[in-house]
Amino acid sequence: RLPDLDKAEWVSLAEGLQLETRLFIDGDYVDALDGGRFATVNPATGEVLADMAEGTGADIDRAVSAARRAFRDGRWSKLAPRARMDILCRFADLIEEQAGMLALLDTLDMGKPIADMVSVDLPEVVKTVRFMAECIDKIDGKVTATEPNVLHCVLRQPFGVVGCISPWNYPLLMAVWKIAPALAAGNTVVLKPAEQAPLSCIRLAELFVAAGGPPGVFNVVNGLGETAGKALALHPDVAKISFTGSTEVGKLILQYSGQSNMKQVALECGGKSPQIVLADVSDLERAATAAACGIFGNQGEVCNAGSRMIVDRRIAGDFIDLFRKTAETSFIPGDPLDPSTRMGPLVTVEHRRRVMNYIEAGRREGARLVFGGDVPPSPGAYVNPTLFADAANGMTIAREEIFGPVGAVIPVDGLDEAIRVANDTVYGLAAGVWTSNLDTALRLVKEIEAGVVWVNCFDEGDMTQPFGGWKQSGNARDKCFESVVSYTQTKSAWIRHG
Ligand code: TXE
Repeated sequence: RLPDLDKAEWVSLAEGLQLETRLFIDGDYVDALDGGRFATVNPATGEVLADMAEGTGADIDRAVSAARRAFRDGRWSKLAPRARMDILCRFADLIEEQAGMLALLDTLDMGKPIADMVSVDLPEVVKTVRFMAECIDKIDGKVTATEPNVLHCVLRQPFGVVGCISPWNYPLLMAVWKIAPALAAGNTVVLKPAEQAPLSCIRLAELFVAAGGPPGVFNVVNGLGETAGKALALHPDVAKISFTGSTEVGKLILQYSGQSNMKQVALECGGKSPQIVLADVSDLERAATAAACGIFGNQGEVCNAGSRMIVDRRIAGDFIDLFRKTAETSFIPGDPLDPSTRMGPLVTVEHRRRVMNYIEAGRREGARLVFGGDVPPSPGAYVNPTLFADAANGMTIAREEIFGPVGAVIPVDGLDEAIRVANDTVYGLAAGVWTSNLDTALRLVKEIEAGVVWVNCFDEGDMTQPFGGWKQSGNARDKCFESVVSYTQTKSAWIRHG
């Protein structure tokens, strides 16, 4: 049911789009209390798309009050599970009906190819809402073994108001990974989307109400991180905060919790994921193709991007040749509204500057530039896909999250060194391993310090897969059933009778 249009049709749809720029609070569109506005820019052209209402602390306060009222009177949390489920299922249907419009908003706002929006982001958004809806009447507590004359039940109840702070790399999907389980569990929500891509999530809130969601249950306040985001994370009436973004800001969110009401904190932060390719890999071409997609997909703006390719020295040359072939045929920067484009611009020119600084650091510190390293001559925030070889794990390009289309091949001698290098990072989000030896694969699965390990594939999964990091990649687990459960808290009821 997702639209299959050509470039001219997408362009004409984009020209006719009505952009909504206000905040969504208590079931209605409203302007920011102080009338503030900020511009959102199309990174493919550099043109201003819209002047968005800029929410500040006062707007966050208004949204949290609405969400708290909605939680307290039970208009959502006290609905029968099936009734909540029906509304979320209708919400998923409406998202699907509006998929073309929603896909366009994210493509225009942050540069992601429309083909990715239609084939990945939107289907995943719909799947997430449906999966979380289906979880609603599967959340249960337990009765424990106790002494006679006591019934001890453990109940699972929602927290209250959940604050969600989302990033710009998958604007709709990352927001839905948070709001869908939070709402499914009976909480009310205030979402602060990333200021680089503020157009789409407000439409989600409108669709939730159109699906029968009561006003005040799902509110969206656009605004800047240091003002609106900080106010949400510091708010004393927010019971849990769920954040996806940089590790640096993730650490601030923990501090805000400590400085305010010790709200629960769920973090999904950065990564520096290894893709380990061992000499006994059965299909080197497949591994190299998957590795190229793992770092160049979504312009490399992916938290689990496989940015460190840890390759056995004996096959590194062949690996690089095959990798280059995929990069040169599949990842040519182009107009994101053209359905054949697989690589769009980076989110902003500021972000491109940051990525170019990393490329400069790679050169300076002695990695060998195999291809890329520059920007194409077109307008827009584009960077050519870039590969460094002969990198050392101590180099800046191997240690810091670049969040752009820049990969580094780190040659190693054998399995022990591969594991040591893979784990020598502050991050622990994901890893890929390529080997035909079962014992080696199992050892890697057990010894890699990451929340997800893919064997002979990369970046695959479904809704049952807990997605989240170890170490400084965070503590949240998105997608899976445990994610819905994580938006509830237990209550122990010790009932003496007889
Ligand atoms: O992230 P920020 P940015 C990484 C990636 C990227 C870098 C910077 O390496 O290059 O972070 O990107 C809100 N209090 N990731 O600057 O600042 C902000 O408004 C409360 C990885 O975009 O962390 C936005 O909504 N909120 C990542 C969200 O936090 C604050 C995805 C993320 O912004 C805040 C994005 C504050 N003080 C970036 N400051 C991933 N894990 O996928 C900012 N925000």
